[in-house]
Amino acid sequence: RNRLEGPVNLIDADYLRQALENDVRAGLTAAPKWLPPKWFYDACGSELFTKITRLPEYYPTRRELAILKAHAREIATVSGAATLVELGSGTSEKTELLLDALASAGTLRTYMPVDVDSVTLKAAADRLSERFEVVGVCADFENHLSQLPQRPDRMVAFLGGTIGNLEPPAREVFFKELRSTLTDGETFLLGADLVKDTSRLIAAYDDSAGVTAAFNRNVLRVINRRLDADFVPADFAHVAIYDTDHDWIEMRLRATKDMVVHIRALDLTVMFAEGEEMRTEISAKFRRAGLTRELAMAGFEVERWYTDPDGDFALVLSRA
Ligand code: AVJ
Repeated sequence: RNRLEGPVNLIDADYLRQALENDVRAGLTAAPKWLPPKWFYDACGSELFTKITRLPEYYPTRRELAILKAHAREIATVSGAATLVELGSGTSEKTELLLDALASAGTLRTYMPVDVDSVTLKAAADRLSERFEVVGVCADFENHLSQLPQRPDRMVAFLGGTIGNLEPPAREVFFKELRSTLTDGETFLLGADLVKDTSRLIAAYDDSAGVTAAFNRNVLRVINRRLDADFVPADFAHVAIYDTDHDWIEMRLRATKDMVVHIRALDLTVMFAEGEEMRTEISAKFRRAGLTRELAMAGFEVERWYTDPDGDFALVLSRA
């Protein structure tokens, strides 16, 4: 058994509570209403997301895995990393391919998974510490980048297309902050979903088994439990649309009737009109030229651009 440090916790209960309260108050008092996707991921939400990754319609996970299978060795050699930092690591399933490749290349010393969900993080850290030195960090990748424990020769991996959850201005800030925490020569491995046929995109976010709908409604359960609210999740319909102007999927919850919701912990009462839609997630889809330009603007030079044979998904290896 290797050493398992931590998990290091950059998210104390107060921080989480404050962030949730701020987000919910800001989002539910805005017009139109919105909620950030971060709060999907309690233990139940993480489990639902894992189910999503196995749906026939949800191609990104399988495509990214295929790319990793084909190119993990080369990625390991090009990066030469001693430390693999993974942002939004979740179950760390796909990461094993990278860890094995880095271990075979002889450079790997430490795996540092970073996730907001401490339960999922701990399970992954425990499992992988059988084979690798693991330093788990419970943190919010948008706010704690500069506070991650220092380790030498890093590759930062941000897989799964989670970058698509950030709107362009937040994405720019994220890339720049990440660049400023890295030393020249360190690497960044980014998983990005690519623009494709709209019907396939919509199917991926509105599956026939209704798992994505349950995942979407789960954010209401999280708010009910954590903020003593009385949302009736079944009274909201799951909506997934593709916005061709922005190249992003939007998930929404549509009120199926007039409702009055109390968020007691915030002393907040919110009205929904029948048909009103509340945005719960964007999932941006990328094109090669645009993403390469965004990375360059932040100080990353793209060294490898890998896709699956169908061109559905990209893994982008760039250097600071
Ligand atoms: C975890 C953000 C990559 O945007 O595809 C899946 C989340 N939402 N189905 C995505 C998600 C609905 C997923 N990411």
